Amino acid sequence: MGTGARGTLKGAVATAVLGAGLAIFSAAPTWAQDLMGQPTPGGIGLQPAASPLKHDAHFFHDVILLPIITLITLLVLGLLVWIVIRYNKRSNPTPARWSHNTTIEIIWTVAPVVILLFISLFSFRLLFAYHDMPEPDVTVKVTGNQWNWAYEYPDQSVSEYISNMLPEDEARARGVPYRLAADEPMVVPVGKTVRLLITAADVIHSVGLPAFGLKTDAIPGKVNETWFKAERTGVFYGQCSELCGVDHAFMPIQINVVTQAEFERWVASKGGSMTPPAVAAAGGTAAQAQAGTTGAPVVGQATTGPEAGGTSIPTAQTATTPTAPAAAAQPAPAAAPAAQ
Ligand SMILES: [Cu+2]
Repeated sequence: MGTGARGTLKGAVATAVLGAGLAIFSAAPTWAQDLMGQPTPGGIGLQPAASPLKHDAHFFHDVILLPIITLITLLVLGLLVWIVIRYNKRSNPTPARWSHNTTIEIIWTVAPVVILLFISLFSFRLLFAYHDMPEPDVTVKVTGNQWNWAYEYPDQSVSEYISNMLPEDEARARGVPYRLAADEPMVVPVGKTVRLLITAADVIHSVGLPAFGLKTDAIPGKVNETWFKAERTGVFYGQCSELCGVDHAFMPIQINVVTQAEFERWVASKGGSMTPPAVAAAGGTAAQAQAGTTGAPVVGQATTGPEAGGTSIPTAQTATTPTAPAAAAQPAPAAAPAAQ
């Protein structure tokens, strides 16, 4: 190789290194501009929060966990460096012969326990936040299938429909992210508590929705419950997060968060109604009295199958609130004279 060629090679390497450096620098600002509701190319942080639970999860990760693990890593690294430098064969030719030191053993047992207890305070608070769902405004039954999702709105009588991944050409034509966009999205109103009742028809799937901080398994024969309250309108993407077979990667979840008026129009377009027929049909009959005693939505009674398990969940949950026992007890004597 001539000097000229070597010079060219050197120049190419220098350009490549400089280019890589610039790429890292130019990629850095994308952290601050993470895309809402979908992954950001080159992004390294958590997706921006669009629901209260995700804000809590951000706090737990950014303020509690990350500083603690950083301090622990630096401490361990410092100890390693100190021991390598101070106690190598040259610096310390005649090593001490003792083993065991009660004080240090107590410290390295107690300190991690204290750290874990500290973390658990915030961890349990977050777990309880996930468990303590506010009174839901909209309920969506989500069923995982090999390999698509089915959505149903029992309270609005929107019967189950299938949501498939948008084909590549169509996604490109619409300018939406391929493998995240769906042909029939889930539609929910903004600022409302949405309860998801999640199950599966064949194998275990999982509803993973990063912007809402959710990851809930969809298990055949079992109904799992979770919730979110979208803080802004827009399109939010999620994916199946449990290996469920050959097309696991091709069953995205698309959620369109819209205004209440748009939601009502969408429900109407799906042949549903904002006033559930079960309530309208019940009138002043036994169904209403039963709803008064249990606090469970009447529409739940009209549904079958996995929903039966679903309606038992809010009943149990309302029973845990302080006012529920009194409210549940009162209608009973009122209903008794009515029966006479
Ligand atoms: Cu799946």
